[in-house]
Amino acid sequence: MSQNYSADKIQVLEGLDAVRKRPAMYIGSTDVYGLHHLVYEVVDNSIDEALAGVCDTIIVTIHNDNSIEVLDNGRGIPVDTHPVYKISALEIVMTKLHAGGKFDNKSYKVSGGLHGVGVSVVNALSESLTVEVYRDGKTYTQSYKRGAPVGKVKQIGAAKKQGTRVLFKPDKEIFEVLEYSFDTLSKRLRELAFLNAGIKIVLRDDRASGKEHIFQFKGGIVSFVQYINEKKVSISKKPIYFRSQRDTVDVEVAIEYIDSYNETVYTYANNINTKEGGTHLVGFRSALTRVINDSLKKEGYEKKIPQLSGDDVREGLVAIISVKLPNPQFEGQTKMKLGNGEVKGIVESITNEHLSQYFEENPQVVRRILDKCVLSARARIAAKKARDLTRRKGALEGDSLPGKLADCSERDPSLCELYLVEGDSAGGSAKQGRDRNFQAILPLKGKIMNVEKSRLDKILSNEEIKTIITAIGTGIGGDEFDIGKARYGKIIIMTDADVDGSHIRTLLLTFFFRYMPELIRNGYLYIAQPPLYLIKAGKEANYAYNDAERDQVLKKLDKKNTVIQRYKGLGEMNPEQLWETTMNPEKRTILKVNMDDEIEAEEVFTVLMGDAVEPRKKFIEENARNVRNLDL
Ligand code: 0RA
Repeated sequence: MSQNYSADKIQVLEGLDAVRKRPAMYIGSTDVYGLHHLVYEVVDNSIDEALAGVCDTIIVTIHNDNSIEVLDNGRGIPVDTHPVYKISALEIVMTKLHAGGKFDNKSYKVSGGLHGVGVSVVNALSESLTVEVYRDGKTYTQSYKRGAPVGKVKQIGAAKKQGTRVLFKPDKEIFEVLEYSFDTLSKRLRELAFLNAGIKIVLRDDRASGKEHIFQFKGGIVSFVQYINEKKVSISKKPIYFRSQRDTVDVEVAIEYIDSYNETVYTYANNINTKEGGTHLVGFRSALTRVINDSLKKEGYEKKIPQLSGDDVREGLVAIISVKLPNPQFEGQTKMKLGNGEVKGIVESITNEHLSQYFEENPQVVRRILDKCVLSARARIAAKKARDLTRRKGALEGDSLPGKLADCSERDPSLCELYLVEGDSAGGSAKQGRDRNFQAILPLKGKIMNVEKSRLDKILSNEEIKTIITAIGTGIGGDEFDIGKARYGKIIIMTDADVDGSHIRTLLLTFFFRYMPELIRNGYLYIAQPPLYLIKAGKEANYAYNDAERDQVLKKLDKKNTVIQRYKGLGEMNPEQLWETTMNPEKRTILKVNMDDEIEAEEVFTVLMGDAVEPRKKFIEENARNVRNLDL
């Protein structure tokens, strides 16, 4: 017994050297993501206080020197002397890595960035940090350099308020970049405010911009769904919402059906966006399919369609699923998949119960949803026919590649590159200029279709799209897509540097975003960067990729006789030039397409490529100055 007792109480406390030696292990990376992660780590502690019901306001300030201040009105970090370690609890919290949750035995830490490592990690990775605690009517403070206390915890006066203030400056010895992005922080803080109803989160920029955002959503994830759907047409009037707790798992769901062909479901576990889904998503989907199929029978829709598939009931679905639980297990390639097995059944039964009840009470909404699902089922049947037909012809199978594809000889997909090239003439140059060992070329004729305005059946009957799907090899649409079958490790979009080229690029990006988002999430998709100028001085050829570079080159070549050619299309380059400037891995730059912000990408594509004209006009006017960067 006594053995058990002491084992319970002993916590493994480690110093911070380990963190400075291997920062990436604790915050993921030391690039711009890691830098921002520091802020999330501190804010998560404040969110925990809010979830405990003892904090309602968090104020984050980016100071002029890119130091960060996080102020909350929680209980304040405890300052009393720890009975075992004989130092202030505050110093332990700030200077020791504590394994297994907070040392004060608080039930569990609900939030916690992806790594959930605690504020001591932020301290370890800051060249300086000062913490102030307002507790029991007094103000306490301690400062640190690179995680080491500069002095003892001091009481420096009275305090009317309660809470914690952390001011830190990330260490330039650790981070590759030091500049904070207001927009990046703003997006994450907005998300946290949606996920934790009622908490007020303020973000201030004390640098030149002087911007301030204040987030507070009484409606929580219902407001989140409404925000996502702001520019869309709803068919369920207002979001369906329920929240329930079973065992130690808290489940919260908001659902709305809109007039669109896509599914937009964001899932969270302890405020972390589980982009790869997991057990909460599986449980939710299974309940949704079942409840809607039950209604199909009750409402006499079986004559129209005998049964709806999971894909049918997800068309036009927008939902937020947020679970909070002790000891979340994150799995998957990017550790963004919830693995806790018990969560599936819990989410499933809570969804079953609440959704059935809602459907019973709202028959009109049910019928609108069923009508939509039936349309989607019919389209899917038509799409399957189209797919089977093309499959019989071999058009979607990997073994019969499109004739236009000039494939490479390498067989290891991770080493292979596929260039999607605008136009036959550029395609020809690319075929001649490439390294055929590992580079494949697929020339595309004219504009590809706008997938935002069509259903899968129609999309699958489009020749250009079929060729792209076949060449890539993964299949398409819901459960048919398999990233493991990708035939290339890089897919590179190469279009002209003019308006048409940028339009084609947007159409391709829309296609990938809607139908192969895993390719983007896993970093397969790139955009080639052909030069804009050729500057010749005698026999010497110089290339410039933007106006600033052109001016630099001209300065360097001062006095020499120069001829400037502005490339309008890829076709103006001969194969050697195309290889040298755009395709040779040793010299080229290619831009990786990412969608860190899927919510924003979703909005961009809906507005740019969708049906509604007014929001598009407004969007283009608002973004006219950034128009070059519109494509993600
Ligand atoms: C350890 C224990 C408790 C709270 C905190 C740390 C805490 C940390 C941070 C960081 C920023 N704001 C914070 N607020 C609280 C539990 C407090 C208690 O039980 O009194």
